[in-house]
Amino acid sequence: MNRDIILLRTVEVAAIASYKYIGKKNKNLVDQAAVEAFQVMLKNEKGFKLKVVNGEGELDEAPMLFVGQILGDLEDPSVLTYDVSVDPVEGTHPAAYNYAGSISTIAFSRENTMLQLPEMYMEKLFVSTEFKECINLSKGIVFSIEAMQFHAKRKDLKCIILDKPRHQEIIRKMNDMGIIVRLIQDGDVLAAIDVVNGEADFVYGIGGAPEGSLMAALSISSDCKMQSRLVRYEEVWPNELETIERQNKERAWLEKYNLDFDSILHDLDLIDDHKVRFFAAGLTAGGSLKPVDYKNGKFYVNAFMSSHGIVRNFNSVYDVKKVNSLKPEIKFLFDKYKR
Ligand code: VTB
Repeated sequence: MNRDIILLRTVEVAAIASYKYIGKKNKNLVDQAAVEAFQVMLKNEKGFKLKVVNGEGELDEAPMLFVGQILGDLEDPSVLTYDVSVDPVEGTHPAAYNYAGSISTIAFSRENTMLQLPEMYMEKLFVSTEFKECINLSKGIVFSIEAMQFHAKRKDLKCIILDKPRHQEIIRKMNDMGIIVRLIQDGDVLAAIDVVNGEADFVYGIGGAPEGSLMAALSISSDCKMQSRLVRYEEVWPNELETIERQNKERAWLEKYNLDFDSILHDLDLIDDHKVRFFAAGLTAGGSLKPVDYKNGKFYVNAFMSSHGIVRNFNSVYDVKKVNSLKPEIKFLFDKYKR
């Protein structure tokens, strides 16, 4: 079967499995359901292998979807292996408390093209196709916004940003600059999907680095642009007890991954493949994706895919009875994660 359909179905079924735990106030259960769905849906697929580059953590932290794990056709040595960045639930908190912001997502590219990113913070600027040539994060966010405004010949561009204490100053500044700011609690990958779907002009802010790989995949495959930079933990949490400990860890990580805090990382630095493919399905979703829903024996899932500058939004309906008789993997998951 076609790889794209397999991965699309995987994110959809992961969203359906996690649906059991939406609003149940337990982030781990939400995550475990989606992780198991990925594992089950991908383990027996033939014709390709997937190597996790950015996943649930190192082997000692994660039993499934750990960095280095290979999924798919393990028996046939002749099949191609692809690099994968995966986040079974991006936004476990909004999913556990049932507010907007969570999706299930994966991206794959040619083998050895994805950069492995540590569990650090990252400053990210993701802009729509129109502003591809305008931004330059090395000159700062204000410079980049002014360049976009100059290019568009108007000030009222739309930005999506996480409503976190670390962003309050830039939010004030953007308001002063005439930017229309949409605040979100969580989920900057979903916010980037909203940019691709035309709901905003750019996403800016400090979020997770591994999720930056997924945003880079989205950017390259939908002909947008993303620039990023790793950020010190102390810049986000200057007064935490954990900060000193984190400084040491970060130093070790940067050495191990051969990264630094100064370099501007472009989307193609994170994934060196123009043919990377990106997939997502809405969990609690929000913005341009609808949340997963169940009514009268059917699951309704809103999914998204981008590759080669082609952007697709899907309304998928799973008739539980029929699908159950089609694929044993899906039946297993639907039975186990029945709400
Ligand atoms: C969250 C989350 C984002 O980064 O903000 C997280 O909503 C890191 O920020 O979608 P906090 O440590 O302040 O929660 C993301 O997961 C991904 O970039």
